Amino acid sequence: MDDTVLRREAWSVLNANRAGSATVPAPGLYPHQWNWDSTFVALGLARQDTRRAGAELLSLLAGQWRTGMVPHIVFQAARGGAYFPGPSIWRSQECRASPRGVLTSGLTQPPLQALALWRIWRHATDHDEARALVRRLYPRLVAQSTYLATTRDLGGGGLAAIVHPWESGMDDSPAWDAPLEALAPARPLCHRKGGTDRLLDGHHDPYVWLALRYRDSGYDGAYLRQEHPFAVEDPMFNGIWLASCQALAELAPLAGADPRPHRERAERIRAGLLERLWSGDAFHVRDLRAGRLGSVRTVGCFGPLLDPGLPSDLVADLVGALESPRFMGTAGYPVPSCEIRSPQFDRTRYWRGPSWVNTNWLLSRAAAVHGLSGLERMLGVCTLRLVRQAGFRECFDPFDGSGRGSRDFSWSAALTLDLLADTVEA
Ligand code: 2M8
Repeated sequence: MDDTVLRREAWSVLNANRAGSATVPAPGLYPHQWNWDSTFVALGLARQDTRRAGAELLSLLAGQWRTGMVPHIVFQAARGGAYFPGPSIWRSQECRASPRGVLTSGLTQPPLQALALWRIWRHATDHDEARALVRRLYPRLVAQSTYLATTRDLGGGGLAAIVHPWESGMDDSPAWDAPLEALAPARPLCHRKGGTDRLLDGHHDPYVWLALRYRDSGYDGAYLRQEHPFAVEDPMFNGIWLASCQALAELAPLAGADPRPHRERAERIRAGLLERLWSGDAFHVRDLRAGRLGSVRTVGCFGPLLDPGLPSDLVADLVGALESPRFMGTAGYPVPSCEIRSPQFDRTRYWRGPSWVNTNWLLSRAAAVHGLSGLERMLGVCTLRLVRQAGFRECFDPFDGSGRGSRDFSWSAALTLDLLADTVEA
């Protein structure tokens, strides 16, 4: 399929998945607005349609809580009930910190928004419009970053903790197996997804059980600190946050603000990553409740590569592992979401093996940040090969490239547009 046809098909997916000013991930399976999905759409469109990219962020941030937290789902009123767990499980309207008139979940997702806003600004042709967008969103993104640095620094070392696997975006990743197994009251009856199967018994599922515990605390920060049984420092979530702090530092002058606090925060996150999550030759998740590092290597362990200030010997170790047979080297269609030789690797199961367009795109950005143009290009070419052959699927088999999960998936389409722009420019 040539580039023109691929581009046209990507646009038709994005237009079909539009719901007002938001783009839903896939109308059948995910009919609401998801945090990082929407932001990947904004990132993918930053060079294509700055107005739509900006509208995507504005619509997501309409769901922001007064604490600064940006929820992982903003429910689209017209589509209520089609997704579990829906608004009746989250009951956000009962919490005073939630926005009036918008129903949301009570969790967050990786804080990519400032990075997206920076990219929108850099590529904008109408600078007055883009400056107005920056001025409008900047204070909200500062509030989000402050929320992470305060309420979510559960380990006290400058990193944000996730309090549910859904907050990582990599829901069923083997990185969460050990912390979830420690949740005695709620033994897993099933994994939420293995190909197409959906939740069997919501209230016994540890994912739902954890969400209900947090909800029943009134989404309380002190409860998270003292009692909540799942608290994990994730290298991808924090790598993305660091990149967004650097983006905020770039955006601050446009909003008439001081960039230094954002640079200082980025340095603190870097120090936290190095002191708390680096061991041997890799980053790992830290389970704050068990007080130990996870052992399995997943695609999330490469998140800190998004930091341009990462020491060069660590960059070399990470790139060596990424290009080795453990990840890219033996997969025909990289990057697998879990190390191939790990016992937990499963090419068919969501976030436990398949390759994803969004993580490939993040790693291609990370390669660009470190001037690794060969790796950047390789990731772009491999990703375009996946969508050309299998369509804009949710994820892909890393060995044969066949598509898995939803069809016509928004971030796969939006990020394809961005990757095509690179190949045209190259
Ligand atoms: C998946 O997560 C949702 C819960 O948030 C689910 O499984 O129902 C993940 O792939 C996540 O990364 C993504 O944001 C979401 C919507 O595409 O689906």
